[in-house]
Amino acid sequence: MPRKSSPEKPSEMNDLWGANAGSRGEHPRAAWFRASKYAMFIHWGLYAQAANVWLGKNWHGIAEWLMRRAKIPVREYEMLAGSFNPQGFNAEEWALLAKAAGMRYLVLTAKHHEGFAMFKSKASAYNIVDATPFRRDPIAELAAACRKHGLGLGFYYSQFLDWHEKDAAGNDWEFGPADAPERNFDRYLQTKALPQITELLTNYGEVALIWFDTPGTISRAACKSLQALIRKLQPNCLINSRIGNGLGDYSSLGDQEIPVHPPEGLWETVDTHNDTWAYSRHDHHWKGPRELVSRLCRVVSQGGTYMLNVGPTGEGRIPEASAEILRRVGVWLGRNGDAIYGTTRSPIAAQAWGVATSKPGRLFLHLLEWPHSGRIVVPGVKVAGVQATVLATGDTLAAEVMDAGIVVHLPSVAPESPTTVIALELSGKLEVIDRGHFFHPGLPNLFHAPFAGLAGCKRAKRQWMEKFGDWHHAEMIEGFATGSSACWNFTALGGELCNVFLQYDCLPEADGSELELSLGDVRWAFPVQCTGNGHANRPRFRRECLGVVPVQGPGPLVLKLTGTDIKCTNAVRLETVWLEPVG
Ligand code: FHN
Repeated sequence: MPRKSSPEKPSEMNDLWGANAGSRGEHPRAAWFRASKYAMFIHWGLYAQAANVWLGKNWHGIAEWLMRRAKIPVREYEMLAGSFNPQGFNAEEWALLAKAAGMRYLVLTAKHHEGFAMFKSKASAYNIVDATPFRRDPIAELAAACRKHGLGLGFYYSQFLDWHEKDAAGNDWEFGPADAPERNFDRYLQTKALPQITELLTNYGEVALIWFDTPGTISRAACKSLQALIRKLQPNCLINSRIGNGLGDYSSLGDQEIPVHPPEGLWETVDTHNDTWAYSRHDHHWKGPRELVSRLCRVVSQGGTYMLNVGPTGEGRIPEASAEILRRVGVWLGRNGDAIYGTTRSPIAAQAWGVATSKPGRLFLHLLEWPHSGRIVVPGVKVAGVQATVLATGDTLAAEVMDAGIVVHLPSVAPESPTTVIALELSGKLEVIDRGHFFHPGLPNLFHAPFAGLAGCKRAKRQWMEKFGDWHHAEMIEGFATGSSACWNFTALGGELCNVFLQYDCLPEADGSELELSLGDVRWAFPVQCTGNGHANRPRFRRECLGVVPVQGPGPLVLKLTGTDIKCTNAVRLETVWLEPVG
């Protein structure tokens, strides 16, 4: 993420994140990972002490990048170690929090880009035992606590960026072009990275995984040497895709990325609880239990693992608001974990009511939205018979198999919070006979860009930062011109009077452009307005109600948007259309 390579194009993003693993993760060493589904990521280092403040100036965005953003010279930054004495650190408490949160393993930053080792290292004296008044080895303590409580433990290791070392990549504010002839990445690899990974894999018992990051331009040979070392020392240790060069066992998607389409193979989403990985004293923007449960369910329903980050303070404490929210999610998992752990991806696509997960003979419906219609439909499927219960309470619900699919009758108020899970026991094999899109009455129905049929325009995936390092992801329809169109074919499971909303981005040069909406027999034109001065990679979305339409169901329908007077090609971008009951 350094400025120089500040990613503008998706191909550069893939270089930044090395998102593709070489292996499909079918090796038995991956079985525990496939079943775990929910993990704790911990970003903790000297940066926690600074907490996004340097020389009285506040910084906003990801706090572990402070050294680079404030261009702090190595000798000055090192001084943080002199006062780093996290007496509040208690490995037992962290492990117990992860347990209470329902997380199955932990991944701690053993060394982040700042170059400081959070463990006793003979390879570099710049480590928490030798360079701080704390003198304890938190990784040894955490390894013991994880063993005691049956949690897996993995280590984040920044293999490419190390701002403390002239030989490594990333520190271009102190080691300039004049130093280039002396810089030797292989020397850094041989004297610091490989020896420290050896220490991590020999001194702390079984290591579940090594989590590499930002591979940048690291050579294949260097990645091969890292991979070979790990295979030799701990053959069962997993490696994430950010080792680079396609040498990982599983894919780590882009930061904070929840995919719209299920990726192939074994993969994870890594997410921040607020908008930073490391502790920042200014960031209190915690995702609440509802949002976290929704993000967890959406990832797991697509076959992924959700690793959620916490950023302990310079005193070694996980901020209480973050911990409390995690515990609430843990209470939900205590009642609904059967629908998360050990499940496989859903055989059906996301629906207006939510998402599904699967186990042999069972389908779990995660109702992220509670319908007003008193029932939900699992559309386009056939099965011999079905029984439905509320997973958390065991209460039976009436359910039947009809032409439209499986119909489950629901009480008017959701029995569980923040998300009710309905467990379906299936008799016989579930057959998916229609993989198309469905409109569900009584619920907000979203029509996303990736599922549109397009003429004269194209799909694009965009990733951008708002503050710094807080990644946002969107799939949009771009290249829209006069005559371009996007249409969604779907089957309405019933009729409903709906508000139509459009979420779009419009640059000043296309202000006042005109589009036409059509749905069934209804058709009208509407203008779009400038949504700000964002550039191509940083959309400024506006969600606008276009009016009220009758969705005439049941039956097949087409929702279509056509450009009738687009004042500048590629300056209007469409993200999502909603059909939402007028209420
Ligand atoms: O630069 C890092 C960042 O600080 C953080 O560690 C995240 C976690 O996925 N990884 C990198 C950016 O993608």
